[in-house]
Amino acid sequence: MSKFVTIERFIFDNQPEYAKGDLTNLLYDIALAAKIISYKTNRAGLQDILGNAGFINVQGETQQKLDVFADQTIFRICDHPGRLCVMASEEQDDVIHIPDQYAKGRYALVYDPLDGSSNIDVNVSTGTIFGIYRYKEWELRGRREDVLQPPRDLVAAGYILYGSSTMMVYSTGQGVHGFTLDPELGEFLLSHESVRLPEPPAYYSINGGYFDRWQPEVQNYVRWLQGRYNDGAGAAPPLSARYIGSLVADFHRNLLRGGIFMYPGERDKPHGKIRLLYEAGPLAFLVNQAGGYASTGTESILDLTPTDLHQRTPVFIGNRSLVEKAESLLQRRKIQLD
Ligand code: AHM
Ligand code: MG
Repeated sequence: MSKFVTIERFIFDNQPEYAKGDLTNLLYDIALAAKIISYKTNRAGLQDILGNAGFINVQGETQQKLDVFADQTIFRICDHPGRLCVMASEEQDDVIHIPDQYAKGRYALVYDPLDGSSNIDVNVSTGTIFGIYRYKEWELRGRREDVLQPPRDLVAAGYILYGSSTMMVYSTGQGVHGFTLDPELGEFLLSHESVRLPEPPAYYSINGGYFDRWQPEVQNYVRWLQGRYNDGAGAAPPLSARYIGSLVADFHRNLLRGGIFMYPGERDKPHGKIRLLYEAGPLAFLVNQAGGYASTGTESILDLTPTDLHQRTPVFIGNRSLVEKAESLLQRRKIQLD
């Protein structure tokens, strides 16, 4: 009989002794929230829950009902056990404080409750992204400063993919591990231990519809990925294009098959679309743990210190060789501008 390893057992067995308390339990809390969100998203078409909730979020976007549900589910599961001192969500303007009646803990949670939610109405995969930081100053814990930390200082990060099956993939700095939800058992079971980005990479992912908005260096880099541009250092073997438009799903596929996901700056949108704190940052931590690299095109995302909860950053993330090639082409522009 094959060995069943539940996420609870794996997290507990693989955490260092000092982390076998609040951090372990916080990851269980997130796994529980993921099961509830998964249950709801799987029934989205059945429960009259599709469509707009009628609210505009801080990004100026119309919230979907499931965005609101996912946001509230994570908050309500995490607000009272005394493990967190503050939270920040894509769906909330400012940091979310722990209600006065509950104890404040040592960790700070950042999350995108339901990324790619514009895909819900057409039954395309969505995801939840999360990152966990340690408090900055014990006496003052619970402030924005606790979440405005560089992704390199994350103690854990991960995502849940609501796809053809639901998966939770996380790292606490000791590799990347993936678990698949068995809907009958209601348990996440270990399915992908110690994930590493394979070589050679298979895919590149970018919204090619925006080609004319990119800097010439980004256009050349994409041509290079397609095998149509040789900068003198050699052409790339052409990669296949894959773009779902759902960050977690695009990232997950490239993690398992090898590749690069890009959302570069554009002429009128120099920082692109992806948010640093709860999208690019946690994924940069994960990709680094899987042997890959994440860059803005000119510097490592792991070393960016966010100054705003909802700031955006250009993203080039995936196999290190591909991201470094992007940097070498984009760096030339930076040097010219300097
Ligand atoms: P969201 O956080 O509002 O859902 O937007 C983020 C999503 C990502 O999942 C995806 O990578 C990107 O937007 C797609 O954007 P575009 O449609 O411009 O290619
Ligand atoms: Mg998002």
